[in-house]
Amino acid sequence: KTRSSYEQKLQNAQHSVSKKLLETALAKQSNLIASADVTTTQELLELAEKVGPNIIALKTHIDIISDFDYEKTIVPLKALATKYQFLLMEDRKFADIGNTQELQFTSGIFKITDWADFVTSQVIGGFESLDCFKNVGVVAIIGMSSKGTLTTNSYREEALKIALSHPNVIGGVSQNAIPEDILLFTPGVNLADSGDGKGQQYNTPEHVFQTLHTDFIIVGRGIYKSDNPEQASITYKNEGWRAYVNSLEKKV
Ligand code: UP6
Repeated sequence: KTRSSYEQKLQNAQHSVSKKLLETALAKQSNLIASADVTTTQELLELAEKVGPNIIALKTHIDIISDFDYEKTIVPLKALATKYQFLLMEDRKFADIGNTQELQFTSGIFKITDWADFVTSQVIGGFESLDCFKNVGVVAIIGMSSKGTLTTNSYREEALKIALSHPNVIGGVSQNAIPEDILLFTPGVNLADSGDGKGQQYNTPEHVFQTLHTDFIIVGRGIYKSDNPEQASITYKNEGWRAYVNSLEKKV
């Protein structure tokens, strides 16, 4: 079976965030999401400025920013997202009952609901635990990239049932192929390394497009730890797009 193109997926997309992601991918000829796993506001904004033109989304772990301040961190970050036309993906990986997730999403100092275009969530809390993410898109964690993960075949099957049936869900994070009804996001992508000595396992963009028919690659250290993050984002953008085009031609 050959994969669907971004154009085909855009025609079938129901959720406004799926549409925006696919439109941005086509407009920028990019399927790259940069993971900004840096710990200060300055590093976060500098990285966004450098990689902004080449990415479709910036993925944050906002709770690792030591000097977080809504006015100083989020306001300028949103301005950069508008300037360079990328979305904000908060990788919160919610994993609790619906009521608690709702509080974590709307309250505290981060107020994720006010600025994230889409968020990641585990589905371990069941279908209704995702109801609170009304104004954003949810990317469900189906399978993890780390060695020894408990996201076994049977877990992934059950997680997918929730992801495919919940109206707030736009996609899944996985290291395995998933049905094309939702978008596939794949982290654990690096051109130089095969692991990080802490359980992370890496594949190349070519591999994940060819074997998983992924839609979007998520790259952290391959970009922000590189000597030249701007150049690295161009390299991953080009490699990702080339791998996508190749995957349109080849059958799996
Ligand atoms: N991430 C994974 N694997 C998963 C889910 N999420 O690596 O299964 C996230 C990590 C990190 C990023 O939390 O932010 O993707 C990968 O970063 P790296 O490229 O530096 O390894």
